[in-house]
This record gives sequence, C-alpha cells and structure tokens, in this order.
Amino acid sequence: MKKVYACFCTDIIHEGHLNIIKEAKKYGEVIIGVLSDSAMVKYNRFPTITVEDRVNLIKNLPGVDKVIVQNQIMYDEVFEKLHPDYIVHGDNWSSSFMMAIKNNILELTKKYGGELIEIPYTFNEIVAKLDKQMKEKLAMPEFRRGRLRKAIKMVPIVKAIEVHSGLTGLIAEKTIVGEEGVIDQFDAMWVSSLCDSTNKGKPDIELVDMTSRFRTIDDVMEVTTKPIIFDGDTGGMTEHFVYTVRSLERMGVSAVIIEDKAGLKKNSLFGTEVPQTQDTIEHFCNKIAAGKRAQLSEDFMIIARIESLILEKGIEDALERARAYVKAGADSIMIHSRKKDPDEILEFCDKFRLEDKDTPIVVVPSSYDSITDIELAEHGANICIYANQLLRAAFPAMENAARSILIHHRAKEIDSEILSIKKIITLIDEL
Ligand code: SPV
Ligand code: MG
Repeated sequence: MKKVYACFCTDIIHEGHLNIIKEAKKYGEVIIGVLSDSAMVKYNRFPTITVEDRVNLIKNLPGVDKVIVQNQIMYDEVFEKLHPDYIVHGDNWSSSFMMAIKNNILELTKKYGGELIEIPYTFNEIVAKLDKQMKEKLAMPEFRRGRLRKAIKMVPIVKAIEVHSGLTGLIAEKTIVGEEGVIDQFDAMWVSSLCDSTNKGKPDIELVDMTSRFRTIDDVMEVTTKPIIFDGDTGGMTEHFVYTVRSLERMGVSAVIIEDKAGLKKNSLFGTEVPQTQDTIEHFCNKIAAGKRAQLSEDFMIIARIESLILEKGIEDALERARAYVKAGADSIMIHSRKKDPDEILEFCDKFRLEDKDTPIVVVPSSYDSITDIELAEHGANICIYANQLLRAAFPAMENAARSILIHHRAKEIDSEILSIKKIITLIDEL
C-alpha cells in the first residue's frame, strides 16, 4: 500500500480539505499531518482550538487512515520519518513563502523519492466565507487579548513590531518571509508612545491623551488580528491607571507596559541627557498592584518597565526593582538600555533568569541593534519589541519624495521609487 500524505493547517474543515482527502485516497493509505501550534503561528493561522482537538477533528473524517502532528512547516521531518510515496497539496503557491514550501517538498522528493501531486485549490464562496469567519474570530477582543500569553508559550521569542496606524497594522499583520526555507512573521504589535506621538507631530512626553492613543489602537484593530502591546508610558496617576487597564482590556489589548518614571516623562533614548526621575520602588509597586486589582480578565498582562539602566543606576538596582515589581503582581518585566552593545541587557537577563525562571522578560533592541532576537531568546528574553522601525523607515522616504517634487517641479523623477498608482488603489481589499 502506498503512503499518501497531506498537511492541514486549519481549525475548521471545508470542501477544500475534503477534496484533498478524496484525491489522496485514489493513491493509497491517507495520512494527514496536523500542523502544530507553533508552526501554525508562523503560517498566519493562530490556532483557536487545541492541537488535540484538531487531531480528533481530522481523525473522524471519512477516507483518513492515520493522523500525525507535523511540527515544522517544512516537510523534512515528515520525509525522514514517514517516507511518503505521494504528497498531496493544493496549487496555491501564489506567494514567496508558499513557494518556499513547494521548493522544500521538491528537494525532499529528490532526496528520498516520492512525488508531489498538486490539485486545484478549492476557492468558492463557502470556503472563502469560512476562512473569513475564522479570521474574524481571531480579531474578537476576548480572543485577541489572550493571544499574547499563548504566543509566549508557543514560540521561542515573541517578535513585536511597532504600529501607529491601520496601514502599519496591515504591514505587521501580513508581512511574511520565506527566504532560505525559513518562514517567519511578526507575532505581535507594539503601539509605541514615541511613534504614536511623532506620527501626530507631537513630542513623546505623555502629551497625546489616552482618548487619542485609544483611537490609534482602534484603527489598528479594525484591520488586524494579532495581539497588541500598548506603551502606557508611566501609566499616569495610579487613580487614572486603573481606568486605563479596564479600557485596554475591554478593547482586547493584550498587555500594557508602564515605566518606572515620575514627573515629566521624556523618551528613554535621551537617557541622562535630559532630566528624568525614576519612581520610588514603593510608589511604582502600588501602581502595579492597583492595576492588577482593577483588572477583570485573566489574560491581560501588566508589564513593569525598569529604567535603571537608562538612568545609569546599574544592574543591581534593576534586579532589585525587577524582584519588587514581580512581587507586586507584574506579569512580566521589561528591561531597557540605550547602549550600543547588548552586554548590560544580557547580563541583566542572565542574572534575572538565575533567580526567576518563569516571569517573561521583554527587551527593546533599538540602540543595541546588532544582536538578533534569536540570541536574545537564548539569554531568556521572551518578547522582543522592534519599537520604532516602521515610522523611521517611512519618514526619510516621504521627505525624499517631497524634496524631489520641489526640486524637479514634477513627480516623474520620484515615480520609480514609490508605490505604483495601480498598487496603491488596490492595496486595501474591499469587503
Ligand atoms: C516607545 O517606543 O515609545 C518606547 C521605547 O517607549 S523607547 O522609545 O526606546 O523609549
Ligand atoms: Mg514610549
């Protein structure tokens, strides 16, 4: 009996999946791979049911002989262990990341034998509707809110990218790479105070009020499903912070990060170049505890941000604060640095991990940008925030376009460097 293999990355079964099974059955014993949680995340399909439930769902389908869990998007392990005679896949290799999968399968068939059978991808109204419903479920506040805690458990390190509008939200949501056989995408979004303020032409000094910051969150949420980490600055007065926590939870935000500064907050990347005061441990702990008491949902996270290294108070001060903030109820801690090299961040992470194995650590490698998120994960970091790169990329590109038009008295010279008119009018899908 020949072995026929197909991999499913889904929480629901529709005609397309049944078609694949029907086709596969013609060739022999049908083995279906259920993509694991961590691999599904990379595939832009955050699981809404457990892997066990997905296995059971598929086990009971007519025509299926065996179900296994496929741990990686790529098929190497499947070929090594199973030696399938046929791989059945829909012909939806439209994007570069899907092509990476096709190339992987073709290479493996050369090495191990076996044949790829491509069948026309089922695309009809019902399939499209089911697909859309699944996406919409992911965007619901109660589901989105819990996604960050789940993601921390699923991936080696949660990669968050800064967003400040619907458009940047779409970039965070949809950008997927498939280079060198590795499929990757961002796991979460960061609503940065620096970028949200700068985008509104205002300084990063807690001047943009919460109503306006929430408006940005809403714009992002309208067009995305990924979890949101909100930069709550100092959290303001404790009496106000408790209301912010409730509002963020209700919206479906997954976490707020508040920093231990007092008085007029300036951006951390100024360091000691401008006067900045660190809050007392006691006062900041009270703020964290009040936020935790106000919280109604279980999955929302309050993350305490330690500014000791920014203010040159040293690692020991940072560690002392980390301990106190965790004790006060912080679900996670963020450690920040504006040094060019990552040494002090790594030293902090290593030392903190020796005494606390569980509390997630958040890092923001804006200044120390030579280290990779993979290396930071090896030192115990759980969330890596790329805090300002989208806005920093957009500004010089926009300024360049404005200058070119002024210099040449026309737009022709800049045209080849900017998005084509055809692309801009079709960039956003209509419902
Ligand atoms: C932000 O992005 O607004 C931050 C990170 O708080 S930093 O700008 O480095 O302070
Ligand atoms: Mg900020």
